[in-house]
Formats: sequence, C-alpha cells, structure tokens
Amino acid sequence: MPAFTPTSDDLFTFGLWTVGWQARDPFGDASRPPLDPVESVHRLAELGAYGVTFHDDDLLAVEPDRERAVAAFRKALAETGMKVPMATTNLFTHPVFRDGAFTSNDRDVRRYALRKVRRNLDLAASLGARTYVCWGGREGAESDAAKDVRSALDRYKEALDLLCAYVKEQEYDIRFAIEPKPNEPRGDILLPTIGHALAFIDELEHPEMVGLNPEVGHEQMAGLNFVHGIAQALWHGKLFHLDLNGQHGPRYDQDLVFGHGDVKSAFFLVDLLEHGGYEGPRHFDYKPLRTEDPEDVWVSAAANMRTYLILREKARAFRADPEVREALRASRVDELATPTLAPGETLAGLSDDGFDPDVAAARGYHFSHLNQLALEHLLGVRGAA
Ligand SMILES: [Mn+2]
Repeated sequence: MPAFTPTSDDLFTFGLWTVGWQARDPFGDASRPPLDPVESVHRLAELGAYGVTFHDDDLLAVEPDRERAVAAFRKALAETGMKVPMATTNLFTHPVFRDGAFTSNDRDVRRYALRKVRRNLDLAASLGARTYVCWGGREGAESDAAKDVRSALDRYKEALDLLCAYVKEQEYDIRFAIEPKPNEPRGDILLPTIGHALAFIDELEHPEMVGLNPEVGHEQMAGLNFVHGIAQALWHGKLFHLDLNGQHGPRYDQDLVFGHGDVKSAFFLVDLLEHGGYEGPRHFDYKPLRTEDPEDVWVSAAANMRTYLILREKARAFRADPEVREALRASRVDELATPTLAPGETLAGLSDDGFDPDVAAARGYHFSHLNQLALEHLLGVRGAA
C-alpha cells in the first residue's frame, strides 16, 4: 500500500484564502480566528505542498501594513522553499465592487480596479508567479435592465487588453487565466462557463497570453461535465491553471475538499490530468467546513492532497489493467483517434466500401462493462496496488 504522502514534486498548491477562510457565510459570522499567512506557509510546507497562491488582500489577514505583511510573507517563503506559481486580485469583497470591477457601470470603479490589479501584478512578478488569475465574481447583474452585456464585454476586453500590454511592457513572464463561474455572488456572472470564456479569449488583443483557470465546482454548479470542460480547455491549449475542489451538483458553491463531492468525476479528472499532458500546479481552491476548528483545517488541507494521490494511483492501475485495456479496445475507444478519411482521400471520392448501416447498428459498444471496471477500480475491489 503506497503511503500517499505528498512531496513538492507533486506540485500541490493552496490559496491562502482556503485554509485562511474564517467561515463567514451569508447567515453566520466567522467560526474561526484569522490565520497568519506566515503560519499557513509553514503548515502547508510541512504537509508536503509545493506552494501557495494569494489575493492581494489575503496577505493583510493579521498585519494591516502592506509592506510589513509582504516582508513577513517573503521570509516565510524563503524559510520553507515554498513557491508562488499564481496570484490574483480581490475585486469582490469591498463594497466598492458591488456592481463589478472591470465591468462596473461606474467608470471610476473600473479605473480603481485596474490600479488594484496593476499593484498586485508587480508583487506577483517579484515573487515569481507565472499565472495571474482573473475571477470576476462581481462582474454580472441581477437584473437584465441593469447591465448592457455587450458594453460590459467591451470593458472586460479593454481591461484584459490593458493588463496584457502592461505585462509585455514590464517584461513580466506572466499569463492570465480567466476563471468562469455561472453565479454567486452575482445573480448571473459574465463569462459563466469554460465555453463562454474560450470564445471571449479569441476576441482579445493578445489571445496567446490569456487562458483558463477552471474550477470543479463552478462548472458543476452549471450542471456541466467538468472532465469534458477540462479536456476541451486542453484541446485549445488553454488550460493554464485549475482549481480543484468538490461539489454536489447545481446548488450554492460548496468548495468541498477535492473528491468530497462527485468522486467518480474526480477519478476521471485525475486520470485526464495525469495522462492528458497537464504539467501545471495541482491547485486546491476549497473551504474547510464551517464546522471545523483550527486544527481540523490542516486535516482538511492534507485530505485534498491525499485524495489526489489515491486517485492518481487508481487511475494508473486502471490504465495498466489488462482487462481494462481489452474493454477499451472492445469499446473502440482508441479507434476515435483514427482520422475518418485516409490520407489523400476526399469527401467527393468517399466510397461506401460495402458498408451496411444495419450491420453496424447491431454492434454494441459495451460501455457498461468499461464503466463498471472504472467503478471497481475506484471502489478498491480491483487493481489494489
Ligand atoms: Mn468555488
């Protein structure tokens, strides 16, 4: 039995806002005291994480002076060897952003939002971050009368074009990653899914500098298949980063521990990430349950990484199982990789080769057997390593 003990080679990262969440919700006050980011860096390093990520405001959790807070954070990184592969801006907590940041109807707010991002981009670059996430949680509306969506998209594009131009001017090695979400906190959020964001990126001045940071729970809130979304993002070369967590279908954003929601989807997600060519950080964006005490927070942080490693082991065993390989062949999964026409063949010249649709229609695909094999690997009754 493998130990499932994470090391920095596994590239596990956590947002400071995850373990640091004080568990305020719309109905209740904080259930945990503020957590010093310095403690988070040390505790996560001890647990085997590779790095941390942050919003500008996360650094100020216990030290309101920005300069002192940044100095303490840098010291903790140096002491632990923890990396900062990604950073982002809080454009949602302060009431100034209640109608959005880049797409607020109020032009002064939009200008303030750009300055806030610019300042944290400078810090992110100095900490070695390569990805800058844009989650537009307040970019949206509750009333279709209140937001001209076409103008809002113009302003969204303006903001990203300006940010890309700034990064090029400063010669920062940073790319942007848009994080789609369908709703919450706004009634309807702009760029609600992976597909909407992919189409938007094509309209930008520097599309090569902008990709995605999809989150498990966000796509599942929209009733969508996260594994398919990630596969399409990979296909477009746009999976710059991702947020792993758990969700039980379309309801409020649960941010559960990775695997504590739809575990079968989590299994196929890990299988895809491990075999699909994604080499970036495995980033957890979860919230320790509100019921938990400060020590439980670290138990939940460790659970994310352990679950990922268990699923990675199970995905490997699934792929290595001779019966699975046979079932994949029987289901003709590999045949899909063969181009439909032969080299040199044209649609005009496509002959029927004696094809009988009734004979082909009689051939079963045997997907139930394949799915059951996956489930049995996941349940631990097959391929125990
Ligand atoms: Mn979430």
